[in-house]
Amino acid sequence: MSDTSKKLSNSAQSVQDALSRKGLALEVVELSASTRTANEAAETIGCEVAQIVKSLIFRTKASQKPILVLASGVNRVNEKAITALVGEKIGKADADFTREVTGFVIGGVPPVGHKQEIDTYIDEDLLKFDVLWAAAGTPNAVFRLGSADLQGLTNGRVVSIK
Ligand code: 5CA
Repeated sequence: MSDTSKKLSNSAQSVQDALSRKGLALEVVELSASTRTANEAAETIGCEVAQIVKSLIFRTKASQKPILVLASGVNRVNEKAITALVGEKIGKADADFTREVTGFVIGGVPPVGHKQEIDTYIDEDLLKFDVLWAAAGTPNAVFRLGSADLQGLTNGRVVSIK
């Protein structure tokens, strides 16, 4: 990895600020290679795809509420499982809705620091790993975190998402 001494972009800095406000010593790094997808992030970082935290925004069909699912990079979200937890049908959010509720573009959506509070579900499979990596505001920015910190950081509910 490289470029860690460069000034962060505004989006990455806002995630860094959100992390710092949580009182954890977590450091956003902006890289020269892409971390836009879980596969690209794992390749760039040199970790397993399963250690990548995908931050996926869904939208409830009736009340149009955002839902954040933090999924392991190797897992596909079962929308029926999330619907059962939320109590309302959900669908995948489009790029505009994702941007509107999080303040970030797809490929850079972080697990914290959104424009509004979003009900959050955490894939239990992420807790199999000690170390995880998540997006930090841009398709080139990530941060490393302990899986033990994920729940406290996001106030999410640990569930099976498969
Ligand atoms: N930076 C990496 C993690 S370090 C990242 O953000 N991965 S991600 O999986 O959370 O974000 C990419 C996801 O965005 C894809 O898995 C896909 O679910 C979603 N996505 C991609 N394109 C679109 C689109 N046009 N509309 C809605 N969702 C999309």
